[in-house]
Amino acid sequence: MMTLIRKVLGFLILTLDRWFTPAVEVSRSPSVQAELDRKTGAWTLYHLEACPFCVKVRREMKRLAVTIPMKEINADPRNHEELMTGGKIDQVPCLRYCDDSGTEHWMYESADINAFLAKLGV
Ligand SMILES: N[C@@H](CCC(=O)N[C@@H](CS)C(=O)NCC(=O)O)C(=O)O
Repeated sequence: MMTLIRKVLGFLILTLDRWFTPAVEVSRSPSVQAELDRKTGAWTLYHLEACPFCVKVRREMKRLAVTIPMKEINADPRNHEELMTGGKIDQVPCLRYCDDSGTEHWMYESADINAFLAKLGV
């Protein structure tokens, strides 16, 4: 029963997300955008397709024109293993990123991830 409810909710979330997909609200010069893409292209967002918190982060990425490679943790057990090995907590969304000194971080909590994304290359 719970599985059915989860599936219906997931379908609704994804449908609403598709219908009300956010517009890109940030415009950068091609060189600044390319530099940002280069940086975030080395990061990973661990997510679940129909998780509302993951949808929230993916929508913010779209709005801010931030592209981050994504790994769906249910799509491949290796993705889930990576999350558990690196982040240590079985929760999505989780952003793996490297700071300017090359140190790797595993950031949880959709609100924290969105606040972090909002500060990137404005
Ligand atoms: N407060 C967290 C909640 C995230 C959350 O509850 N994610 C769920 C998926 S929708 C999760 O990973 N639950 C743990 C699990 O399924 O093992 C956020 O805003 O990111």
